[in-house]
Amino acid sequence: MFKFDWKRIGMTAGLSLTLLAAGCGSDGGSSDSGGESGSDGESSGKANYGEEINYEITGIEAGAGVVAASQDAVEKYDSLAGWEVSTSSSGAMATALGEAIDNEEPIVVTGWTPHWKFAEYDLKYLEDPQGVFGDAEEIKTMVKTGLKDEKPNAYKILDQFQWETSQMEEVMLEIQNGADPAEAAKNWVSNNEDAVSSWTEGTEEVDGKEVELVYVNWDSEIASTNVVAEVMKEQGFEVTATPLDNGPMWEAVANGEADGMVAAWLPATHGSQFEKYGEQVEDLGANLEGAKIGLVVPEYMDVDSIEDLQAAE
Ligand code: PBE
Repeated sequence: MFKFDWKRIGMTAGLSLTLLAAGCGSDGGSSDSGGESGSDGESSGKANYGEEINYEITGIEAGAGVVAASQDAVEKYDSLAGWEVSTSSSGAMATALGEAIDNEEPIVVTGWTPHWKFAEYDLKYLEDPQGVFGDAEEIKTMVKTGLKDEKPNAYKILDQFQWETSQMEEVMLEIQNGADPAEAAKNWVSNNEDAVSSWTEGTEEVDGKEVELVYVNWDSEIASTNVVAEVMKEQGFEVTATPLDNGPMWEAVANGEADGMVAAWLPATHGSQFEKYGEQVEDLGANLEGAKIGLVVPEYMDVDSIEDLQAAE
């Protein structure tokens, strides 16, 4: 019933890794060429990393809001003139980030919080003086219209689902360390009875009622969707969770093919999807507050702001 896009995702991931390998090959060690390339008059005393990384921002899935925002940043910042945002997958981005850090090489990735990468590596967001990446975001829950009458218990669990960044990160980290997502979700659910019982409060168990959730294979959404699915399973639901691209995920809820999703990043990240589908879904509010997107670099890079990067000549 849903359109799976594995082939395309796999192909773009492969392509981007090739580009990246080409981009990193030129110059080993850490770059601290600060100032010496300041012939363009923009001499801020900062290293020129652009050249080393082929003026490439390492992106994720093409449909992601953070990729669109990064493309927007390339348009708006003079310092990013001539840069490109590569698209691949969240997994390929994480691999590229890990490899760059192993070699202490520069890299600029499309990043977001919550994400396990901040626990794993020393990273920083580049300041965004033009506000292209928005402020604090919320992750919201969207369900199909009519769900309340059709599946009141499922609706109520989705409505009551709400947690903290640190909690989501616990699940993400366990998955990153090798646990199967469903297994990590199960562990978290059994260790967090208080949170879980506040989500199921006032609901009744059911006997095999089907629930269709949709999500995107972003690390944060793999964690949240698996946790919600596990909670629903324990209440007797038969849950299917289908990974889609971002646009199709919104569309599936809007046209009622799916019951809901817990992966709506607003107001900025998925602003264009909300504009398109917002009228056709029911917004159940935030399930997590204090999320964020932006350009992320390793702490050892000598740049603090997007404006410290240097345009391609
Ligand atoms: N993300 C994670 C998504 C939303 C969740 C930031 C990669 C996006 O950019 O659309």
